[in-house]
Formats: sequence, structure tokens, C-alpha cells
Amino acid sequence: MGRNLGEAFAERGPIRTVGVVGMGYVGIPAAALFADVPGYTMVWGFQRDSPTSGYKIAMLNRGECPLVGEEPGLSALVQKVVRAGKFRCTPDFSKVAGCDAVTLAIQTPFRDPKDLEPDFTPLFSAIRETGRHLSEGMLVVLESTVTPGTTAGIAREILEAESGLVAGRDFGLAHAPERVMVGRLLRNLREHDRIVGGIDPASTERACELYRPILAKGRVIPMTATAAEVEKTAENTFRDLQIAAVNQLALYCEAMGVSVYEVREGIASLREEGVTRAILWPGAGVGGHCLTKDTYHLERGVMLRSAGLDWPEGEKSLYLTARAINDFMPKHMVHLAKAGLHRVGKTLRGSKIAILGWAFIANSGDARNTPSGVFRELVVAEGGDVSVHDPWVENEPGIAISRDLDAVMEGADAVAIFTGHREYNALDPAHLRRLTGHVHPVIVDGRNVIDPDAFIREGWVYKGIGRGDKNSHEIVS
Ligand code: SAJ
Repeated sequence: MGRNLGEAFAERGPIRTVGVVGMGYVGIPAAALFADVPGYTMVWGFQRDSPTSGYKIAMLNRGECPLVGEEPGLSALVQKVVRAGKFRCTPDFSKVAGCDAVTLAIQTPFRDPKDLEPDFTPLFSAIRETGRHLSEGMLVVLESTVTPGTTAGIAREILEAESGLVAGRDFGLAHAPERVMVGRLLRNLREHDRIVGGIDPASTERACELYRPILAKGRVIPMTATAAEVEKTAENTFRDLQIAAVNQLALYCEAMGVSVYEVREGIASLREEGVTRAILWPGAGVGGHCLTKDTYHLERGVMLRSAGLDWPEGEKSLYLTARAINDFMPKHMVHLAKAGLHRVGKTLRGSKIAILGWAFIANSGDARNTPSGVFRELVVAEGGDVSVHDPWVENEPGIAISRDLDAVMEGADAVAIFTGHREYNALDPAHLRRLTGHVHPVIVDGRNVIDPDAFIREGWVYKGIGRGDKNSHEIVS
């Protein structure tokens, strides 16, 4: 009887060298935190030398962090571990062979969410590369968000085919989903509990050993690999569901002539033990790389096992309905803009529409899957002329984004606020109206950042998501 995995780990001894594949929003902070652990002697960051991301290799090896946006503590930590000689970035995957544990943090975007087919190509090629340099007693951990069943399924198959080794006997395999958040990358990794799921108990325990040292406050929560995949996709599915629930309420409040924010305050006042309502905030849409796709991962996972699913006949998934509601919100913003323009005898065609905010989340430069993009496409398709302001987004291929708010407001017939950047918290209605050059410009507030009455008093035509109490106001001449 050959030795088992536990013996293979024991023979290798404690984890000393760690590899992190994928130098992105997840991999860079993870690698820096691993490198800062006294017990880990070396961390290799693996990054393909591709035209779009290869520049990160040299940057990281200079001790510079290539991520945009405010990430407290990250640049200093990268500099510290590079100077200490404990972290290096390389395109040379053969260095995987010298690692005791390798984590893979590669994005899994969807080619087209409608067909539920995620693009696993980048992840699978990284798994293949890792498999080629696998040796006995190593641990492989997938951090990317994947369709439930991937770790114990195709990922295991690729690793075994490339290495000739057997998962669960010769090497360990686990899923430990990341929970990073733009703007709080380091904090989330240190403070959030960490879900760790192995294909077998020995893999789970070895993966817990890997992550424990970087958890300042959080604890590891062990489970199976497939349960960890379901947990990750479900935790984001539930957030998307919560947002859809309040977006639906906002649409209802508009139709019934009340303010969703007054209603929300009442609902949120229920704070007794066990009866709280986790009501979130309505808005111009849901962007980002988590909530826009994780529901589809979860749905695909169960679709692949639908033989075992008991479900009410003909009913659509609640989770997919939530996605449809959230994806409707940028369209609703178009409808509000059109209704506002109609009040002053205008249409989108021939009008200039200023978009304030291109990032998908406030006070960040991250614009992945931004709802502003959906709005812009719809307005342009109807003959509108769009200008975009964002004080955080560095550059967006094919979109002219200005940092000069006055210039963007120049001549605008309507303004749509899409992102709750702090720069929009003190917009001056009189100054902005003068910039538009119109007597009754339109403003559509998608993030509840302006005071409706202050703008209405200055002659603006106001529309706001969830503001059924204000959306039919008298126009002040
Ligand atoms: N949004 C709303 N209303 C809300 C909250 C968010 O419309 O009440 C919109 C935002 O404007 C944005 C999108 O949803 O367009 C996503 O916002 P987010 O705050 O969920 O930020 P993400 O996409 O970075 O989500 C991350 C996720 N974290 C991980 O995947 C580790 C998510 O699971 C977290 O719950 C979330 O951060 C968080 O807690 O802030």
C-alpha cells in the first residue's frame, strides 16, 4: 500500500515556499501577505508575460504595486516584501516545482452570461502549467470563483493528466475562494473568515495550514471543495438578490409616488434579534466582476446536476430574476432621462447627456462591467450625444473620460449620476445649471447623492431612482 497524502505532506514538512498564479486584484495582495509571514521563506508570483499584463512583472519586482485605486497598505507591503527578498514575480512556471503550495487566482469572466458559459480558458491554462511542474506532497488551491464541481472535476483531471500524479494521494487539491473587495483588498484578506474546502480531509487541513498565518482576525471555515464552490457563488448571489429586492422596491415606490428612502428607513429600523432586514441600497445598476457573474456560476453548477433538483414547475430561478432586475436599472435610468427631457419638449436624439461616474463602485477606478456602459450604449443608440466624467477611472478603451466636470457639463441637456463618488456629494445646482446653458436642464440621480429640492428650486427637472415623491415635481421657472 503506497503512502497516503498525509504522509506525503509530513515527509515534505511545513509549508515554506508558496506560489501564487495570477498577479491581479486577488493574487497580488495574497502573495504580499504570504511573503510577510515569517514562516514562509519565499513567495513566487507567476504572471504570463502577455501584452496586456506582462508589465506587472517588472513593476512588482521593483516593489511597485500595479493596481489602480486606493488600496490602503498594499503598496507599502509589496515594497517591504520585495526589498526583503521574500517575493518575486516571474513568467517562469518551472519555479512551481520549488513550491510547497500553489494558489491560482485567475479571473473567470463570462463570454456571454446568457449562455452560462464562463471563460475558463485562462484558468485552465494556468492549471495546466501548474500541473506540468507538480510534485508529490504539493498542495494546489484554486482561489478563482468557479462553477461548483470544477475543483473536484475538470481541475483535478487536468492536474492529474499533466503530472501523472493522483490527487488526494500524491498531491493535495482545494478551493479557497477569495473575498477581496476593491478598496479593501488587504483588509478583507486579513479580517474576513476564509472558506477552505479540500477534495479530501488531508487537503482541507493542509490548505487551512496555508491560510491560517495570514488571517489577522478571520478564522478558517473548513468544508469540502464543492461546498466551498457553492458557498462562494451563493454569497455573491445572495448579495445580488438583496440589491435586486431593494431595486424592485424602488421601482414600486416610483410608481406609487413615495420615496424608497423613507420606506427603507422604516424597514431598516427593525433591529431586534433575529428579525432584522438586511435591506441594501437601490441604484443605477450592479457592476463589478463578482455579482455580475457569480449567480450564473451557481445556476450552471446546479444545471449540470439538474437531474437531482426538485423545483416548482415552470418557475424561473429567483436568482436569475434578481439578475434581470439589476440589469434593468441602467435601462430605467434611460427611461428617467427620457421622461425628464420630455417634460421640456426634448428627446434623447439631439440632446447632450453628461454621465457622472464611470466606475462600477464609489471612490474607485474599477470600471469592470459598469452599468454606466449600458446606459451610454442605449443613449447613443437613440441618437444622444454622451460625455463622461469620472475623477477615478484612469482610462477606458474606446471611451473618452474627462476629469473636468465643468467641461463635461457644458451644454448638457441632461445629467445622469451613475456612481456615488465623493466628488459628487456637493454639486452646486446653480453653478451646474449655468454651465449647461439651459433654463431647465434635467438631472437623474442614480445613487441618491443630491438633494432633490435644492436642484428643483434652481429650475432643474429632477428624476431620481426610487423618488416617487419627487419625480413629478412642479418645474420652477
Ligand atoms: N450596489 C448597489 N446597492 C448596494 C450595494 C451595491 O446597487 O446596496 C452595486 C454597486 O454600485 C456596484 C455593485 O452593486 O455596482 C457591486 O457592489 P459591491 O459593493 O457588491 O462590490 P463588489 O462587486 O466588489 O462585491 C464585493 C464582493 N466581495 C467578494 O466577492 C469578496 C461581495 O461578495 C461583497 O459582499 C461586497 O464586495 C461587499 O460586501 O461590499
